[in-house]
Amino acid sequence: MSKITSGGFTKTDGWLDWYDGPSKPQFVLPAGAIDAHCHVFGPGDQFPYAPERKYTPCDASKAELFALRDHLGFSRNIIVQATCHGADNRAMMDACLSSGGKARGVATVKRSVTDDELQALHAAGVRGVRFNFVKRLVDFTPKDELMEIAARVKELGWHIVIYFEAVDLPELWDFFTALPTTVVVDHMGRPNTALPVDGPEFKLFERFMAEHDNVWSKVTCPERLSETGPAALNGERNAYTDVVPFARHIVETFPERVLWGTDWPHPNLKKHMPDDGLLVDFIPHIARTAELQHKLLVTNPMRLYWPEEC
Ligand code: 0GY
Repeated sequence: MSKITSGGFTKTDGWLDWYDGPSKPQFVLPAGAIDAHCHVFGPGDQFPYAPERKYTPCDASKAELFALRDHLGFSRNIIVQATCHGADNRAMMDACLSSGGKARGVATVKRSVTDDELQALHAAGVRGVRFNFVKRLVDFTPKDELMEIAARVKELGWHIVIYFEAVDLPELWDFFTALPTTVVVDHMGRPNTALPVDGPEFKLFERFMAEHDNVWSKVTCPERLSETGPAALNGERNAYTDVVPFARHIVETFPERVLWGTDWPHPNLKKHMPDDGLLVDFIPHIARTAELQHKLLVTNPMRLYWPEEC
């Protein structure tokens, strides 16, 4: 069922609204924990969605994001530019600027971005750009354009976030390994979790991280990667159990180079919308010690996004 969202935009058919009654997690986040992957959408009447977008979301405002942050027990957010806003970063920048220093951002820019615009993004709190290779989300951007952007953002001390599907890693390997900055992979490179964790597909991702110490990974989005879904076992809050071995392996192998985030408001989900409280309770299953949890949620994102405080 389509629904009109603000600004007169019609939400994409079948798109689920984010869940506005999240439970309180049982896992108590460490002080200073950072939700390192989340988005804001519009509101469309204030920040219109991009003409080139592949989906139209329901609005998800900065006020709602900050309320979720406080409810779950996070201290700060990293707001990642979503494809429905294209390279118009105003909604993300506005959220960062309104956060009282509690949010920083990752932008999307085109080759035409000026130095002044990059400086304005930096002043708003942006510390990275996102290169998206997921074909259902974006049109193709030539690699030479991305490499030119990479060289410019390196000068600002920013990193590059890459989003791709696991099957595309072999083809993208040479480009990714030539990037001159820290490189952060979204959602562990979207492995097929029906395949074995020690099978060739995920081994290639592990090798990508092992051979390149500038590569980090977000161990995020079990709700996107799971085949078994949110079903809790024996009434316990251990959902998405099939994703645990993948995320745990990356956390334990590369503890200094992992990040975690909710992915609120969970774009493009059509079957199941997660309870963000349950997502937080996924964390102790993948980071099993207080030390690993502190690195994942505090030390690592602080090093990347607030290095001046480290
Ligand atoms: C995510 C995942 C998705 C979408 C986007 O920017 C976006 O539109 O990131 C997706 O559809 O898999 O990380 O939010």
